[in-house]
Amino acid sequence: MAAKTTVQDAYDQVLKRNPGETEFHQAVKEVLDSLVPVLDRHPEYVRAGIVDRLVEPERQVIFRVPWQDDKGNFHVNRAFRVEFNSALGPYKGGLRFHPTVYLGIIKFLGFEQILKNSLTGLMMGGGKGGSDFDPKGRSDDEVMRFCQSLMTELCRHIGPDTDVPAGDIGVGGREIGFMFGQYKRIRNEFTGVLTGKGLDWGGSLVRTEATGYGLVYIVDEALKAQGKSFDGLTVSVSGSGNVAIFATEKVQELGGKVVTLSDSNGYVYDPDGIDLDAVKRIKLVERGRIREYVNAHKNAQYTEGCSGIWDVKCDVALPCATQNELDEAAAKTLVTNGCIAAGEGANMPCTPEAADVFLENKVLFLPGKAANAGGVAVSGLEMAQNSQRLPWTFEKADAELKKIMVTIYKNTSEAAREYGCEGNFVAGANIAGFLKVANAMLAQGLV
Ligand code: NDP
Ligand code: 2IT
Repeated sequence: MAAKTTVQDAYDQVLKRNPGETEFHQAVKEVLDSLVPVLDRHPEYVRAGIVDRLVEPERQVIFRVPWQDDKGNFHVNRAFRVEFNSALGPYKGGLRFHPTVYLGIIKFLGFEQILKNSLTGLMMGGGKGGSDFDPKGRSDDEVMRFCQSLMTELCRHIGPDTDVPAGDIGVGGREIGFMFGQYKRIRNEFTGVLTGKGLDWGGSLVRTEATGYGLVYIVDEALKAQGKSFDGLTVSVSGSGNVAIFATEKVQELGGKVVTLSDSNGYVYDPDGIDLDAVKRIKLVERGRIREYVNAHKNAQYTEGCSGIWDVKCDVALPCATQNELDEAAAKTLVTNGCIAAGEGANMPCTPEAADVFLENKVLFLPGKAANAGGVAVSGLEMAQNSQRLPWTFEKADAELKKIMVTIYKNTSEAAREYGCEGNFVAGANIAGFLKVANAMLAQGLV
């Protein structure tokens, strides 16, 4: 069968089987479009139904999470774990707590995770989970009760050699701690069943920083290939969570000036460069809102609403908040303002139209699968340390992270060149990630 037909049939089937799951459709379409030349060259993948199997999760679990708030009121949330593909190792991927979470979001993230994890070169399959629980405004005790209730069910489905969740939006060190404690209590096992653990009880140094640092390492590598560097560049970052904060930290270390950060209410612009200590205090210690930043920074401005953030003139754009936050109009504005590079710290933050604008205008565009793989890569290193029962130093974990990001850049560029689309890192990442998974699936037979 011609590759184009295979891809079209697989996509039609995805639409039919997963109605209304628009983010999942979007993620699948982008990957399948990239795979046409690969399937042309590898009819054995077509014969073995690799693509049809890749787009259908191996297992999906949906469950009820009942919990009680501080006033004694009952609540019921819905939680998910989609175990997408285990060809390369135990399912691996984060848990997201956000009111917008539904099956289509978890599937898009789980699908992306298969290829992202493959790109890291570590032995990890792809999965994702989460809940429509909103941690905002909840006390620590309420978050603990929710996490314990969620883990009471989730613990049946995960394990250090089966499925290893971690954090994502709304899930950080606090939530991982509560979930780990409950898993340990029910299973009577102290194992590396979750990553992103506290440093005193099995966590890896650099995991907190890894996604943001990794993003900047790979963009830096791409800039270097063009004889450029972050030094002296103006950078717009969106979001003000884990990824945004540590991307900002690394850009500043490399001599760049970050002038924006945001949250779901609005964004700040500081022409003097973001004062990261103040942001860490507001966001990580006080769990406050980004608008509070302007109280103590007289030249900074706060704008309600997020979309205007990409109107700010910058050399490099690093969207680090959420999916589809940077659209075609924003990409055009960035291009007009002279932006030379965009790196996706978040998962799928650029719409397909925005990505096309970057590609057409020769803006260096590094897609999330490659650019934010540093987080899960250090999760993989955390699993290795847990198995060894030996913690690594910061320097060792950071050096490994950097090496992995440089290798992802190299493999992604080479795959793009090899398949006739040099400079297209979207296609390169999809192809390089896919080849390893496809070969493993082929070798493991029809499962
Ligand atoms: P956090 O919860 O730490 O921070 C998320 C940030 O994004 C917050 O500033 C939040 O604002 C903002 N945000 C979330 N949802 C929306 C929305 N619908 N509209 C506008 N802003 C929003 O999450 P992370 O920093 O961990 O994750 C950010 C992105 O990076 C996500 O796409 C995630 O999937 C991706 N990622 C994370 C990795 C990790 O290791 N943590 C690894 C790889 C990718 P507010 O406080 O108002 O909600
Ligand atoms: O999207 C992602 O790669 C993550 N949220 C991190 C997953 C992980 O297992 O560390």
